[in-house]
Amino acid sequence: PQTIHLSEYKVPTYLVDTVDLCFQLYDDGARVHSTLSVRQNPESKDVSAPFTLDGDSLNLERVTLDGKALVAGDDYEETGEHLVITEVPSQFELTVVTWIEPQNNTRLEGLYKSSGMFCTQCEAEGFRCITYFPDRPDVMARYRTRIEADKATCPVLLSNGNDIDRGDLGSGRHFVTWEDPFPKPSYLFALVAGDLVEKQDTFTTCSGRDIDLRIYVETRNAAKCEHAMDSLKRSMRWDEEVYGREYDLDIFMIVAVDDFNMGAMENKGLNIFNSSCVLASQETATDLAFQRIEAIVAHEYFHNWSGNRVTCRDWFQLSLKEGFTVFRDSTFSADMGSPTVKRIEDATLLRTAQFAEDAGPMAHPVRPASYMEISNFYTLTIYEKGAEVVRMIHTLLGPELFRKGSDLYFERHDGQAVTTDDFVKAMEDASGRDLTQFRLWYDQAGTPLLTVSDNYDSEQGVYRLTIQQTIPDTPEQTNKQSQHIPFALGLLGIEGEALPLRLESTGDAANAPTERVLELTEASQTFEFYGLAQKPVPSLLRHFSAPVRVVYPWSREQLVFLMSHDPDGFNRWDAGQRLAVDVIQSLISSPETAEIEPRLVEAYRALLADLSLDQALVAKMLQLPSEAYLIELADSPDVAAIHRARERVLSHLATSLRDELVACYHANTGGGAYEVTPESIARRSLRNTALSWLLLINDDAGRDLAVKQYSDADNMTDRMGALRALVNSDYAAERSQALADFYERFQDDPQVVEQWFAVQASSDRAGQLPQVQTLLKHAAFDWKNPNKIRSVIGVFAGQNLAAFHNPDGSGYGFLADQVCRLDDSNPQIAARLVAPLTRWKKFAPTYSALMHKALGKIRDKPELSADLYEVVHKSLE
Ligand code: B3K
Ligand code: ZN
Repeated sequence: PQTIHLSEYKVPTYLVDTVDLCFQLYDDGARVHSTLSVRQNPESKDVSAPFTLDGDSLNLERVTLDGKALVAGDDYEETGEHLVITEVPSQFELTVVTWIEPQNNTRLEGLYKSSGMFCTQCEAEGFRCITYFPDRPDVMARYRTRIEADKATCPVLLSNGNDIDRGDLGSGRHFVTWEDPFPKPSYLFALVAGDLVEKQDTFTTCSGRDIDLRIYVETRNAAKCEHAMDSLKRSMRWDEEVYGREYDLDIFMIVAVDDFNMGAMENKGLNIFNSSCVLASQETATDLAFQRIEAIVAHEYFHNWSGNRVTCRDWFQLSLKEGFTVFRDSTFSADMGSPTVKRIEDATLLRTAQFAEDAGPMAHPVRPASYMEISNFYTLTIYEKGAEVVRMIHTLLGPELFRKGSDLYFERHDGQAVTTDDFVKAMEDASGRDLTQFRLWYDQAGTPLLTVSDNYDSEQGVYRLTIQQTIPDTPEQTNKQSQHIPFALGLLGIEGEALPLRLESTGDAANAPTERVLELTEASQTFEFYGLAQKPVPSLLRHFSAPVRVVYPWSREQLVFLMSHDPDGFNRWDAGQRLAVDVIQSLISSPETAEIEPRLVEAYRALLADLSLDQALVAKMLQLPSEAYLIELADSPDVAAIHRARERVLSHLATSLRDELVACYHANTGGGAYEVTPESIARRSLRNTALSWLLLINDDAGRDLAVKQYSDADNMTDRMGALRALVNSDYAAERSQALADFYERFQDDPQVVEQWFAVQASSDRAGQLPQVQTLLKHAAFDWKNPNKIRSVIGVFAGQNLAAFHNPDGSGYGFLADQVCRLDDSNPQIAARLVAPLTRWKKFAPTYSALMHKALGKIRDKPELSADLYEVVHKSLE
């Protein structure tokens, strides 16, 4: 495969104004007629160049130019990946007819079939699997789409825009024509044809227009759309209120499909969703799933402006739409629930998984400089770090100027395909701030490391804080420049009071703020805080104000103090995490230590006892740092040792706090009908945490509570909480019984069966390799369905770390085999699943040698896809 470089970007030679498509859908394939009106791009210097269109796996039947049939070899050439029309006038109409086989499309890119329904996925480069086209996002055209299909199997025919015509074709066939008035890139094209039912609703926009809202699902899922519909309406309102963005078409549709490579896709007016990201009912979806659905519905809806109306010039700019849209959806979720909890969740994902990516062989900047296969760049860096970069602009500018900047961006670039630099420029122009140095966040990969030291001058009453930043080397990038980092902090007095932060020796303490955002721009900077009578305790990087690592020599005493006194909820939680990490790490380095830090136990006891605290925050604070996070923090981690130490701390906490846990369990049981509010989610979370801990001490009281909760539950959060606790316990009989009952109950619901697979594959009790191999042979497992693959193989390798990193290497060999097998049917999924092996250099030598060997096995597979080739070769370099 070839490497594509940002530096080689050229404007398109030809532009397409309109696309007229006709799809004739049959059981054994589909014929696609595509008529393009094309003209030379006045901005291109390449005059009289041939017209080159992209294509992949197409059977070309006919090409005509301005009504005249073209001859293969003379007038055009078909290479493997292109159709080249040798000579074209400056303006012309080109018709291309292709034949494709959706029923045999296992890559799930382009047009394919999912449970009998036709559907599409065109981002990033799937449109070229449908017809020959200049398949790049800076070619924006107006689309008209006619779909012809069998009436009985495909009563519903959908595409982008508004339906303008429909009719009968005889012989049991019919057609519908759709027209999308907004120019769009080909990656936003969508088509759906199948036997679907619709849930309908209406949204009245701020200017008083009524929008027809529809969610299309298979009949059996008709009762599971309400939450997605409510989420959609909340998103539409929020985007009007917070960003001044009104919806622009008369109809907005969502379709749920079972076979989908990603979560969802923001096609103009016709979003296509993975069923697991749209369908929910109290009985079948956990609280986490409800929250995820709300966030993804919002994310795809928000793309209508940040992505569709203003789109990306090229795929190096992917974070322009993804980083900004993730920032938008995360602010939305914060507004709908608990902002502190949402921030904790985002920071956890970033620190656990994005930091790992940024330190690994596939590390890349938020705006990459090169790629081989763009599908490999839908990463945590592009999405989550990209969102953090936008959040930092928001922090630096403040909410008003940021809003002025986003208004200017949308106004200036509506209908255009632009770059991340255009986004930053709009923010600069609207605010008057210079973001030159800030732009390095887009170009430099790697997580900045901030090393903080301090001293207190008691005579002067001055506290000095020195912050040094370094940015680690990453593939192809060394000697990086200092970045512009917003660093929020506060200082606490001995009673826990928030101290005034005076940066000048003169001035009035009463007017000084108790929180400030320092702007770091140099390799080392010292800040002086005046008028302090005692040495304060610093509360650093509040709200996780930048995606960086902070090192400061906190004492355990300081951490316990911050855990109970910091006015910033995020940093309270963070102090608890740092304390727990410190305790676990010292057990790893000296496993013979008899005593486990009593202050950790007492801090948790205080959390469980204090009902005046925000219970949603308490629920988060009771979660010990994950194994994945502990691995991320370690140099040369020994996975088995980390697993043992963490388990030991968990069971020590559970044993020491048994009575408090039983009390917590009961205090959070009952409380009325099921609802999805932050308070009731927190109650269920606390109850289920308490339950899982009680089972760790082999407490029969815990077992009895779990068995009862499992069978009495009226919602999936509680049923799954009890099932998970049993699955991860030593009560083998109860575990098998609950698993069997669960499958029996829910076997007809694919999304629940996926949860059933995942709860086993993630468990070191129920998910050892032989058991996982048995799951792959289960009747409900399906090698063609990405969700099933992820819920067994992905969960085993990503969440069941002790089993996956079995020192005998069996987990690695297993993953390598599955990845090779999947590469032939679905390369995108194969390239994603291989990620855990790519981090081989990080691990202790015994592990890394075996991981390397497994990667080598994949490299030696004949006919590697471009997707897998890129990931495997870059990680072996
Ligand atoms: N834009 C899509 C991602 C499609 C990825 C295709 N390989 C989903 C989203 O971010 O909204
Ligand atoms: Zn997105």
